[in-house]
Amino acid sequence: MPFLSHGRSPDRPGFQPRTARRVGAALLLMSATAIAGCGTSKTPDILNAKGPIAAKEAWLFWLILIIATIVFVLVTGALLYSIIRFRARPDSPAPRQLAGNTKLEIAWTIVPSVVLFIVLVATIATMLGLAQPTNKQALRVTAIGHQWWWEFQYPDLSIVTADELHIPAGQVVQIDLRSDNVIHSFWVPQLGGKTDVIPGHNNSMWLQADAPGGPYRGECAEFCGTQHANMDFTVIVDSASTFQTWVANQQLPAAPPTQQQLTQGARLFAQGQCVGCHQINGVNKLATVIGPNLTHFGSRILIAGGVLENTRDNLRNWIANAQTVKNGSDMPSFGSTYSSSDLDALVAYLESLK
Ligand code: HEC
Ligand SMILES: [Cu+2]
Repeated sequence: MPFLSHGRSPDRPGFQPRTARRVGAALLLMSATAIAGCGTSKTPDILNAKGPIAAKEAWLFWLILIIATIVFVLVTGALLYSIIRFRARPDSPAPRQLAGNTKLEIAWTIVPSVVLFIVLVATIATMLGLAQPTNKQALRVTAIGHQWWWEFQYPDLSIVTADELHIPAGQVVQIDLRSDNVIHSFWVPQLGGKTDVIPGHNNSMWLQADAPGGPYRGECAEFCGTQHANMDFTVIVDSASTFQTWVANQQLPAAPPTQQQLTQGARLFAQGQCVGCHQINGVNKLATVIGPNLTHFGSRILIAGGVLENTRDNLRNWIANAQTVKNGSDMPSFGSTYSSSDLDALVAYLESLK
């Protein structure tokens, strides 16, 4: 039934209560869906800022949202008022003809200019506030976007890790962004805005977290291939002393195997293809990075670009079926290479690397 032509009453042309009710119901449903989408725990919330950069950005968002809401209410209100108040009625005379109104025209030129100028000033002030601080105390991290996982190097601390970025609370962290493949984008919504990671172009950005906390989700925010959506990472904000403990542990070479199954796993790792792509400090050394450094693999929460929780079952599934879990990844599936007990040994060994 074409409801636009339905139920038009002769003395109220253009007014269809049923249409209005349907539009109202649709709007309610849409806003309810939009609100229900917020606040799920895995979703990083840019408005739930955990550091000064994200807080400034959230402030700008609210300011512009409030200005835009006021403009929307005023303009839509005037529009609706005019539509209803001055609608055509039967026998209504022809409206008064106007050929312009100088005062009105000046007003609706100046008012939007002033509003946009306020937005411009607030935006520029925020951008200047986000400029990288020259801070000699900054912790330096190099984040390298691979397809499809993140490598984190701490050049001053001789640490190389993957998937999980540890930073100390309250300290400026300067992040140098590198890629040797395609363009990625580095984004930790609760700590700061996104910055592109471009091959051959050395971008950098900075982060700072107010207090120990996390894990905060980070993600690649630029389409970079089939598994782009599975290129997440985790940021953990430590207290100064916890961070020192983490650093000291990460600087150690891998823990040597202490019992038979672990020895078996270490042997399989060293004799198989794994050493061709993965480095374990104290076991092998690679000239070019292909896969994540696994020296302290057991200490990570999430693995394989944040796709899986680091549990024994997930790790076993990953080694056996990497191509099913993350199709197109550089890591082959080893399900038919190893026996079940060999897989168990590899898993036990990697999980022992705390
Ligand atoms: C041809 C290169 C290659 C080989 C061989 C290889 N891997 Fe991988 N591996 C990768 C890549 C690349 C990744 C990252 C995949 C991703 O997250 O997109 C990875 C990820 C992993 C991870 C997850 C690491 C993390 O922190 O997220 C583990 C564990 C792992 N591989 C174990 C192994 C084991 C055990 C072997 C040997 C049986 C092996 N790999 C052989 C390339 C390889
Ligand atoms: Cu990416």
